[in-house]
Amino acid sequence: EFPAGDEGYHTYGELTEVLRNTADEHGEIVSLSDVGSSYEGRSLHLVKISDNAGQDEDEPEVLFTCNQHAREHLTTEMCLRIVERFTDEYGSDPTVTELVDTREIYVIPTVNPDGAEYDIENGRYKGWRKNRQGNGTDLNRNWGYQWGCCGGSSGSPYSETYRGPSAFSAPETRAVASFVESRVVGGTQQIKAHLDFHSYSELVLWPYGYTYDDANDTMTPEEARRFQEVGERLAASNGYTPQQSSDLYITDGSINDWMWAEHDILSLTFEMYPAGGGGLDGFYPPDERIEPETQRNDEAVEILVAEAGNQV
Ligand code: 0X9
Ligand code: CA
Ligand code: CA
Ligand code: CA
Ligand code: ZN
Repeated sequence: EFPAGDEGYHTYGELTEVLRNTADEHGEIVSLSDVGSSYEGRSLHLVKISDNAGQDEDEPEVLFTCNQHAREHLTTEMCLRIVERFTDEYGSDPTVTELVDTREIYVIPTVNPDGAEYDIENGRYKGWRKNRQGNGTDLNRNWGYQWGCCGGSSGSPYSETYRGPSAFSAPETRAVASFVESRVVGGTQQIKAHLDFHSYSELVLWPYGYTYDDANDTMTPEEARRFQEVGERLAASNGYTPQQSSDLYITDGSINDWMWAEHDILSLTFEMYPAGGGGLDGFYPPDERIEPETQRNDEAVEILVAEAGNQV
């Protein structure tokens, strides 16, 4: 469980219950399933929010993923807020209503439930980042595009950025990737935009992470400009700092690079509160910060959901 005073965060069990209740209360616009299971067998919950959620309609699809990194618990609360907001405000908030009616919104609130539960075992934070397979794989180094290419991950199982023995060796990344692959319908990827939440540093990051180049054979200068334009628009809404991912540091095998290179999905990362300075403590803001720091991204989430419908 979470340490005393931080009960505002949701354990995996509490998260599961909230999602089930939300699906029960909003059956017309919510469909709850999973993309598969974690290494230890926990369901990787998938929430779909749209009018006629039970049907695959011809609407632009958008994906939110949270908690690839175990200790980044604030991100799970972010995905939960997206679910609650797009359901509770449906029919009253005009923007939410319009977006739910014209998009298919997918949310995976925790990609790494095993790691997250391990991180709070016995009511003490452990600073755990990876999944729970062996000594742990860094899920955001395990994606299958330019996996292990460029010094942006480690081949040592004890490293915090261990990439795993092969691309998609982690059941969690394999499951999310298979879901994304399943959204290719009639040869067209239905998911048009994706946001992966991390903490911390208050950044908006776009691909590529594996190279310092802005554009190359898999990203035209126009496409690179679109990433920057959208990234800057998102950052203007929440006060984060926008930059290309590799300007932070080189990562290989990250989720954004795969989403763009393999599926042409406009895929970005947010690094949430705090801005810096906290060391390990930065991963554990008091639960009083959940409300303001997730609300801070409401407009950015709307911008991205809307952007999924912009033909390019
Ligand atoms: O290193 C990471 O995986 C992310 N930072 S964190 O402190 N949350 O671990 C940044 C990933 C950004 N890289 C790409 N988007 N390619
Ligand atoms: Ca508290
Ligand atoms: Ca619909
Ligand atoms: Ca569809
Ligand atoms: Zn992270």
